[in-house]
Amino acid sequence: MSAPTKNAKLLAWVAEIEKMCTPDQVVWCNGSTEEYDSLMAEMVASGMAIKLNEQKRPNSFAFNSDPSDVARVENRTYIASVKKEDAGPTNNWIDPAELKKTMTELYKGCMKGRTMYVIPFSMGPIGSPISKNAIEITDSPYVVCNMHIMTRVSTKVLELIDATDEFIPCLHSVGAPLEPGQKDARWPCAPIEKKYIAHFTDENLIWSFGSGYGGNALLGKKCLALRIASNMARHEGWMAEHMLILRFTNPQGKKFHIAAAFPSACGKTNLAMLQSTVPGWKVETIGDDIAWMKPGADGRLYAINPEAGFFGVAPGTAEYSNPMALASCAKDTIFTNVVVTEDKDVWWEDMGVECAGGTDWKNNPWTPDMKDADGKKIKGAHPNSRFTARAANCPVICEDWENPAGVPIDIFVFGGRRTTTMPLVHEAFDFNQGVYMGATAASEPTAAALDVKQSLRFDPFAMTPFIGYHAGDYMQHWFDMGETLGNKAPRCFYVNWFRKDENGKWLWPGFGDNSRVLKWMCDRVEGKVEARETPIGLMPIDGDLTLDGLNIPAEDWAELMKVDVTLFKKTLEDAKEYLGKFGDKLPAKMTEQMAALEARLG
Ligand code: GTP
Ligand code: SPV
Ligand code: MN
Repeated sequence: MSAPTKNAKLLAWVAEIEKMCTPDQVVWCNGSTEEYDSLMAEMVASGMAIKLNEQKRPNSFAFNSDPSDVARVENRTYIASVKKEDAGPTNNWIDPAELKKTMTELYKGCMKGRTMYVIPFSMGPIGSPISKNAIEITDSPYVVCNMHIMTRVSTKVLELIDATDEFIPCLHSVGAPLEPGQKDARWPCAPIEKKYIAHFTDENLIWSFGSGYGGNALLGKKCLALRIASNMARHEGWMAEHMLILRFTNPQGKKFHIAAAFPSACGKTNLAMLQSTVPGWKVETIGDDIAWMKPGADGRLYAINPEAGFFGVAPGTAEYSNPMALASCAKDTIFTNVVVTEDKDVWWEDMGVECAGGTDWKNNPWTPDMKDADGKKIKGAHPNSRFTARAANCPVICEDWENPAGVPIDIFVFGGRRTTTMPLVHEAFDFNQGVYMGATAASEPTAAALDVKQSLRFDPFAMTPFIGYHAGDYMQHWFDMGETLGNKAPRCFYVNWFRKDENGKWLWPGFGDNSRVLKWMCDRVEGKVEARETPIGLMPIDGDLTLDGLNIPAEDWAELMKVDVTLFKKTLEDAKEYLGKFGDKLPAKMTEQMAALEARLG
């Protein structure tokens, strides 16, 4: 196949990779429907993909991964900056020259027996000044199809690359060469000790080897749009954040734009598509995972969603919890590691419907009553099973979701999964305290990363696994952005939907009812309600956060609103210890915030 570009830099890079990886053939992708359909047809024929019931789930497919390859692997993810101090204490660092040597050995001949696909894609609307043009080279047709949904794949990107002579190179291989006649695995990948997700941050280069799953393999997402982009953003004066973006419109038609950072599997997709239970208020989705934000000509902060689809957590997605996510994956969707039912539809735990049985994520026959040797229910879907759905198929997608100018952000929300300590909502006294709140956000682990097992981890701005440089410099960048934005900076809030009582019952209904909390935030921004001062920040005066129609016992509400000074003192001590690792890169403003909090806690 002749290359659809004459750009010398791009051709040289592709030739170099071809020489190293020795695929059987090279295919340049164009993002067309025909390309998607023919790759899917090939994967169905080879047994890698299952075509779902066309009546129930049109144009949709299911995949099962290898049981070892089900999520991001943070201890195989590297920031290979030239200077070690640029990676900082939250990243794994390897010397770039050494890592290139190791990985080159692995890449040598790794695409034997396979096709090498060259995918031109844009993060952000094609041609927008905030967008980035990139090329992913991969030997996985599954990755190509997912990239079709998650990014803008188009030959127009090649024209832009030719015009600017600039692109971000992303190399991916599943790391499983095929000998002549060797039968391929259903889900080829390499063993854990050969997996590398590498970022050469001084040259904006991504090399990924050995995994075919999610953020390890769809390199536009966490690798480019967060780790590489956060680095670029720092130098260029903008922000790349692990945030959903939504528009919340009040009954008078006034629009508020909210960007919220929660760690993986802590509720971004759910909040982004929330069905408001506050009469007259409505949510529209702009993005569900990543926000790129730049100050605009009017001095406000404008956000775009660089992605084109949702790579959403399947379990828990139900009509009662997230009907708009369910509707988004009614058609044109790729499902990974869910149950395929007997009538070739999909199912997962907490989908809100019964399932008679089918094939589980490990590709074994499965019924919902199956138990393991310890008598525990065998899950049909993996806890980190995902749907890849087009944003355009979301019924509440905002008309401005592809507006290259972005939307002006009024409110930042930080949070995490905390069964104790953190109240439902509190507001920062000012932007700098907001930065402190975001920087000391903590969460209990989820299934979105394979190897994160400690009971509580600090996860600044939900970015711990995604900051492409020193986390202390990253916190300073937040303070600097606050200074640039001045009184136009978004107002900052902290939420926790995940409080439980001593019997393990949720104290807050969550999901659609989170709109009640968002409305209180908007009322605060508009100056419609006062707030009461507590040592940790500003909190709702009883009655201002509407609980109409909810049956929350008074003692549960008191618990949700409680500021336990003893617990917060403990959290502050933990934060001090955590931030101690940042050494002299810890911004002075963080130290000031800690001292001020300590004084307020008494
Ligand atoms: P990533 O895609 O990994 O970045 O995750 P995410 O932040 O988009 O999380 P998502 O919205 O997919 O939610 C993850 C899990 O949290 C699902 O099982 C949800 O059902 C659950 N969840 C989301 N919002 C709420 C809530 O308000 N209350 C409760 N109890 N659970 C929630
Ligand atoms: C996350 O883990 O935050 C995700 C899924 O959004 S992945 O694309 O695998 O990073
Ligand atoms: Mn995410």
